[in-house]
Amino acid sequence: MDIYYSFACPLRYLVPSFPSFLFMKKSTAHFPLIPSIRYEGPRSANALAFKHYDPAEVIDGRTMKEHMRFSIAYWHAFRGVGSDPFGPGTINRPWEIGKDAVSIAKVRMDAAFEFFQKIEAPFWCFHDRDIAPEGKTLAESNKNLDQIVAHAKFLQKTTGIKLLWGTANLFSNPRFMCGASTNPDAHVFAYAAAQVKKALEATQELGGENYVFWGGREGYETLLNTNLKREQDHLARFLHMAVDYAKSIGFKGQFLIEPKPKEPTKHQYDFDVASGIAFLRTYGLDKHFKFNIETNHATLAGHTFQHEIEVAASQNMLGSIDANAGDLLLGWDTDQFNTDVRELTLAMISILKAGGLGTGGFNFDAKLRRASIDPADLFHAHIGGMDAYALGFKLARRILAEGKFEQFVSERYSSFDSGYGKDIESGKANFKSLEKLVLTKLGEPTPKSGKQEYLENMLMQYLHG
Ligand code: XUL
Ligand code: CO
Repeated sequence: MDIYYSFACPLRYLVPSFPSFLFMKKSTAHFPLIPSIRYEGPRSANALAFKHYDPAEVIDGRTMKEHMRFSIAYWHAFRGVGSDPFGPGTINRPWEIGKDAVSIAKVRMDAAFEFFQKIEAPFWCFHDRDIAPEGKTLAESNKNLDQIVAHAKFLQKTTGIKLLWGTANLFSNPRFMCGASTNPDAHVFAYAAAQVKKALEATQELGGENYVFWGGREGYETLLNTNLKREQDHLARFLHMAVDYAKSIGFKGQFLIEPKPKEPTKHQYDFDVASGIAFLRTYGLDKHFKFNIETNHATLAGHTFQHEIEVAASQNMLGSIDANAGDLLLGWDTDQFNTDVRELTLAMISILKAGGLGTGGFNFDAKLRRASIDPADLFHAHIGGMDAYALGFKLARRILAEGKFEQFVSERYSSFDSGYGKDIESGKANFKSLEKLVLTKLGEPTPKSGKQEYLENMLMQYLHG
């Protein structure tokens, strides 16, 4: 049965900007039992409604949809099947049928855009191999990608949904088992370069606002077989080539590095934001990159989500967020949806203080649990994630507007605002002048409380009234 029917109505060619789902017969919709998700407020008993994310709510002259810039991760939402190292997939979707891999990919994409619309997400993200099947040769893979990118372009145009970022999958295929740009074999480096060239072109064709590099298998398992310095040099060379190629084709999107300390390799070169900054500066790449910070990667690196945001923001390198959560008891990259409002409020405080994400957004790099097999679960998962972020955003705005924490912090550092403290910051003071000061005037410092419990109670009041 040829199920590629969703956009069969010829009228769509006459009115290309008209939402194409209006042309779909009801029976052809991929989520026929699920309506568009609407905001019904915190007291709603409807599980398929937003409680805190009202896409149309205007705050500071912008809608919540514009503020949050939510994005759906194609690989989890539409390629995730629930498999784990102990068993195969559990999730079967009705749209996964068709006469060949490319036609299946197109119908899958129709289902995805129906979902993006119904969940009120203005953006999506992809890896090249999520959206189009890999062929027997690179030329065949490129041809498949071209067909799917054309389809995605049409769907973007008809729905108004935009591409937050694109990336290349340089980690699944066995050719990348020892890395892509850090592979000891120059042949693999060359292949990866060709693949990223094409992924950049696809991202540009779809108007992607950013392009992401996650380290994939760029790291090592054992130093017995690894030249660490050479591999890092190669990674930097690769990123320079990407920057140069983007410039040559006029790609204006922001490049983002997504740090992760481990998984799949034991040690990954983009360990965390701080090591990422050091790497980018060492190789003269810092002007071209910002960071895509993923919650679960932060916790794997032994940091809080907020810490990673603050470190990036402190260097004006906060780019985008991969919104998810790990399970601290499991301790691996579980990529769960995050409903921890406390964690997200703290993250939002740091994001808002940094002036927001610019061209970035909140991309749900999160997957359903293996037993969550119903199409409705995909909606519940994203509704929860969006509500939690929206609530965190609103709480953070209130906290910042009242300014109590900021006032506390600025008072805590106020001894650096004038006198010898100011001289220390401005570079006027030195060891000799400070020694003289302590010996002749200051004497012993008086300890002052950090008041952590007082502040935590204040935060609790904002969160729980
Ligand atoms: C892997 C991960 C990736 C990147 C994109 O942990 O987060 O999905 O976001 O390659
Ligand atoms: Co990610």
